[in-house]
This record gives sequence, C-alpha cells and structure tokens, in this order.
Amino acid sequence: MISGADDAITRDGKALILAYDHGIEHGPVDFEPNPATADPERVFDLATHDAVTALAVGKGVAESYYPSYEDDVALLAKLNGTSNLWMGEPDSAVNWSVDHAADLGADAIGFTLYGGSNNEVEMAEEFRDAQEGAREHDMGVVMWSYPRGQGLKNDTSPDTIAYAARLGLELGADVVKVKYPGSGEAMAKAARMAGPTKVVMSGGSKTNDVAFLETVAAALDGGAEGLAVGRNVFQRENPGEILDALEALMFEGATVEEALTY
Ligand code: FBP
Repeated sequence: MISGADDAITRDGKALILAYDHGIEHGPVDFEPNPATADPERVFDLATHDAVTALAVGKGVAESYYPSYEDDVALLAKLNGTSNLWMGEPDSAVNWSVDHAADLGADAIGFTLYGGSNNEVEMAEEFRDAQEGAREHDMGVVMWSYPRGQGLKNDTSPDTIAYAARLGLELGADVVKVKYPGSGEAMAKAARMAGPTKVVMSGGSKTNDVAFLETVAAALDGGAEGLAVGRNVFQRENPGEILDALEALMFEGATVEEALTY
C-alpha cells in the first residue's frame, strides 16, 4: 500500500463505495426490486450523495455515463468481471485496461481475486499488472477478495476472511473488500491481518434497515474502514434514506438507533 493512494476514494480515511457492477456479475435480476435502477443514471445520481466516496462500475457503463458526472463522482474502474451465465470454476475476465480507465478519468481501479479457485494463479498475475499500472497513474487499488471455488467449504468463515484480507496486503491493494465474517471480532482479525490496507465490508444481499446497519456498525467497530455496497442501497425503495443513515453512522459518530432517524 502506498500512503494516500486511496485519498480520492475516501472521506476522513473511510470508504463508502457504491458498487454497481451487478449488471455483469448477476444480471438484470438484481434490478427487479427497484426497476428504475436498471438505468445507470439513477445510480450515478445516487453516487453524488455526500456519503458515497466512489462509484464502482464496469467499462461500458463508465464510458456512457461517467463523462456527465466526472465533477461529482469519484470513479472506481472495476476492471474485471464475469457474468452469472459462466458456469466454470470461478474466474473473472479482464474487460478493460488500466490505461483506458486512466484516460476516462478513473480515480482508482477495482479487481476481483478468487483465492482458492483453480484460476487463482492467473488472476493474481493479472492483478499484478493492474496494480502496477495503477501505481504508474497514481490511482488507488481496491481488491474484491472473495475466496471461492474448488474445495473451499466456507467462504465467509473468520479464518477464510482473515486470509482474504491478508491477500490484499500481500498483493499490494490499498483497500480490500471482503464478505462479512459473522462478527465484529472476526472482522477485527481480518483488519489486523491486512495491516495498513483498509478493509471494507461487502454489502451482500438486501436485508432490513436495522439488520443491515447493525452489521455495518459491528464491522466498523471491528476495524473495517467502510463498506462497498450495492444491493443494500440500490434495491431499496428509497436508496437516499439508507445513504443518509450510513453517512450518520460512518462519518458523524451516530449509533444505529440515531442513524435510523436521519
Ligand atoms: P453487494 O453489496 O450487492 O453484495 O455488492 C458487492 C459485490 O461485490 C458487487 O461488487 C458484485 O457485483 C457482487 O457483490 C458480487 O457478488 P457475488 O459474486 O458474491 O455474487
């Protein structure tokens, strides 16, 4: 990690990354709970909320929409991604180059690594090229560290998530995004393993306000420095309200109860 490399995608050292690569990763089914969010413009508008420190999107969406938002949104270029139509061992195609992302004005790159997959070696080598390219362009590096594949039995156990977080440090990420390991204590272990690399919690499938905010609060108490969230924001009927609550919780020191009233 290079100190300050993540400044453009953090606020007070913390990250609230709005993830919107679901059109690739899961397909249109993720837009069904709130059909308007199939329109990327809706989500770019949400990303202008003060709580959001960066918006993670794939190349095509960035090319079509980011030019209208470049003054108001920090762009996290999600370089690799694979559709749910792919049935093979976990893998992720590199869909755009670091240079192209830099030309578009990206502030940081995002890259998925499936540790434990049969494709881990190739993915780590692709990550190396992307990470070093990002350094040349002074862009931050965010790793989606999702162990899965082959014989992996539990991809969210505390030990697996601690290992996932450590891979972020070892491979040179500024921010490593991991699934919630089930408790604040387990998140603390992951944060300890990541050293100076910031650990952020992955949002997961949509839950109710209280359950979601309590999980975020536990992760923050455990040492996570934010979250990268998609469905738990854009699938809500009023996504702006949960962003208000997250802003209170993450940046204004509110409790979950207080945040719910924002
Ligand atoms: P969510 O907050 O909706 O879980 O999004 C986080 C994320 O990492 C997205 O960036 C990505 O599209 C998706 O989850 C991948 O989820 P998975 O591969 O676990 O199905």
